Amino acid sequence: MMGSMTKGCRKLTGHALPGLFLLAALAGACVPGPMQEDETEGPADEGTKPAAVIPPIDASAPADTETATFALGCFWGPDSLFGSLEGVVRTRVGYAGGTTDNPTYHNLGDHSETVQMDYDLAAISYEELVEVFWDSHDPAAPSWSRRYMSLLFYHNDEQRSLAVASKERREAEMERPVLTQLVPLSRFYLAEDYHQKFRLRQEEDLMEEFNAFYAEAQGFIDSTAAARINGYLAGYGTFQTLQEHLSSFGLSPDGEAKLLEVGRRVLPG
Ligand code: MHO
Repeated sequence: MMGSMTKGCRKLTGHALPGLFLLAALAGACVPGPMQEDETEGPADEGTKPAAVIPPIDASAPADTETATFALGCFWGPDSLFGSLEGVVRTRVGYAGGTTDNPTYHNLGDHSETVQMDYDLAAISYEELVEVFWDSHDPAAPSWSRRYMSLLFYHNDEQRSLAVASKERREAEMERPVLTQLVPLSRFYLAEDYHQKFRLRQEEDLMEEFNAFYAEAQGFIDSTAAARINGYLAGYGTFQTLQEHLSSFGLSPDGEAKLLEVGRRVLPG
């Protein structure tokens, strides 16, 4: 699934003036244009950058979200999988479940690779997320290692009881015991930037566009558009939903074409 990490073919057009292309992509939604404002407000301040344009889906992210946290092996794939789900607003990968301080990728201590997400309860339930968690690995198989353990970290009593009930249903269905440990989340350590939205990071052209949206790493990590694109590139979702949601990602025409080109190859209809 994450097998082909090839770099996207380089496109040389458009990148000299990414801001203009972003404005062009959003032209339908942005009337009147900036020229008119400049005329009425006197001379432009030469040193001031235009207000940052961010993807429409990020600009309309819901204010109220809940958080869910799971460990199920190498966190790159789950970052893509959960990020592709409607109702998941933000994803981040990190380390949790252990006792050692300040784990890093190369000094993980007794922690496990973990994905965390903020989700909109109006659009997706905790139970649905837990179903996706069970479905996307084998919770009845012994974990490979502490790094790649299967862990469900609940954030509160409600999540705990939903998770326990879901685990019991799953065991009855599978007729095998679930070996996943259900534990309270004590601390989640954010992983290094280069692990966040790992699949999307392989696409230089798309990353240039995100670097223009977000000057700070945290803005990229928290971007719903980045989470969705990171999912589509890894083969999650369908080509039809990609087409439906494409304009909400705020990409340039070149960026949209790139995403459609990969989507056509890796996504089911
Ligand atoms: N086999 C993968 C695992 C990465 S995952 C973030 C690699 O080392 O390339 O653990």
